[in-house]
Amino acid sequence: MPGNYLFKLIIAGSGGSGKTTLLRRYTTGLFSGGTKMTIGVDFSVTQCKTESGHNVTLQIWDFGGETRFRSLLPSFCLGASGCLMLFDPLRPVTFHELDEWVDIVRSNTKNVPIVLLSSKNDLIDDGHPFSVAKVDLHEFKDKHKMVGYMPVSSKTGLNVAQAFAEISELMIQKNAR
Ligand SMILES: Nc1nc2c(ncn2[C@@H]2O[C@H](COP(=O)(O)OP(=O)(O)OP(=O)(O)O)[C@@H](O)[C@H]2O)c(=O)[nH]1
Ligand SMILES: [Mg+2]
Repeated sequence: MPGNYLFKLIIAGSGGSGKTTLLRRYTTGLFSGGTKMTIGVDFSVTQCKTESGHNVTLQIWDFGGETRFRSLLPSFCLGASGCLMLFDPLRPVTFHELDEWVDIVRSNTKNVPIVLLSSKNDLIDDGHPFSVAKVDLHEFKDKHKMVGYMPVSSKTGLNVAQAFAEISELMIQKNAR
């Protein structure tokens, strides 16, 4: 039976990886090219309907990815039920920094589902090279027991709604157990 749920969701990943743009694309349907860096954290609330018909209210904490905000993040993780974690496949450093992001999230949450997202896929389609080896990507995902991976684009909308629906479904499953 479809139910109603409320979850805290965090969006993590290094500065400029596309977190705020993804969230805006999801909530407004628009691609906003000129986002400002997130200072500390931004909050918003949005509704999500999953494939199996559940209504989920998402309390979203969109983290500032710049290193200067890192010390704030452990307390911002408290009470979260899931995480979307982004890296920018055109900037390998944002992939390498994911170890630190996983550590922050895992150390301050109760084994929540994490879905890994490679952002800005429209640029890859435009011929820019995906600079993280696929084998490294899948090894990384398995090593950290991440429950999903998908490429997204806030420009074309690729997998944007799917990413939120997927993490919502996973949070429901985890909390039903
Ligand atoms: N082409 C393209 N550009 C994108 C996409 N997503 C984000 N960008 C651009 O990448 C830059 C950074 O995006 P933000 O969403 O501000 O990144 P962020 O992860 O929120 O950064 P912090 O708030 O500093 O942590 C902006 O110039 C965006 O327009 C995308 O899907 N495609
Ligand atoms: Mg931001």
